Amino acid sequence: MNFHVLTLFPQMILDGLNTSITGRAIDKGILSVEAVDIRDFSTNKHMKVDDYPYGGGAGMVMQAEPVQAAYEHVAERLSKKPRVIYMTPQGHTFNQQMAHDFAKEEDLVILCGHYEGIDERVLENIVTDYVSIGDYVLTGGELAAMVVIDSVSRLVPGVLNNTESAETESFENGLLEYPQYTRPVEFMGKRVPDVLLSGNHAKVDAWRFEKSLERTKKYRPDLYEEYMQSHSEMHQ
Ligand code: 6GU
Repeated sequence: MNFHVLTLFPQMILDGLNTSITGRAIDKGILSVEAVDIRDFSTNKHMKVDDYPYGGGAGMVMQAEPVQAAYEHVAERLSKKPRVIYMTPQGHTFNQQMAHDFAKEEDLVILCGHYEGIDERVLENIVTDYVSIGDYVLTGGELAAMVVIDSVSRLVPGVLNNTESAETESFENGLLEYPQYTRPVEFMGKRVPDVLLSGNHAKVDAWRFEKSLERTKKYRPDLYEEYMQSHSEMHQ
């Protein structure tokens, strides 16, 4: 899968993703991340990419032209029109379902804004999906883009070593994950729950499911209600 990120801070994207699991997948050729510097497409002699907002107000707005040109630099090399995700707090809140949906694409273009946003006209031209990562404000879309790329990447076959681990995680079954333990069996007076040492897989699974329900009810009552709803309908 190929990610093409349109950004004013390409190094931030490359530094963030060339490490750890995504970095290994890039080295293996399973993923590629191209960071396209929007400033390279400025037509201004000072390489300016922003200007004052029409109608007045605080801050600067990214101009349409360099964004359109950066997009075309990517799109003209692809065999079909790509999906273009614009990272914005005004978008739909990102979730695991959207990660699965994006993971089906061979190429994904991700547009990162800065300042007070991007001229609406280029957004109308190129953007297919408006995506936020939550109800808080960031200084720019780059960290949000990295969040999306990370979560989509781990769904691409071959990126994770253990094929199982993509499926047993929180959210994949609509519940939060159960607690995990490793050696030593006692740490600062706290013992690992006996059931996990029992070797009885059915009992371990039952205990983990119980803990998942407990946690979800406590920390994400919204998810818990949804889970209970859908699972009661299934047995009617
Ligand atoms: Cl996608 N971008 C920015 N700038 N801020 C955000 C966001 C995105 N999602 C939440 N806050």
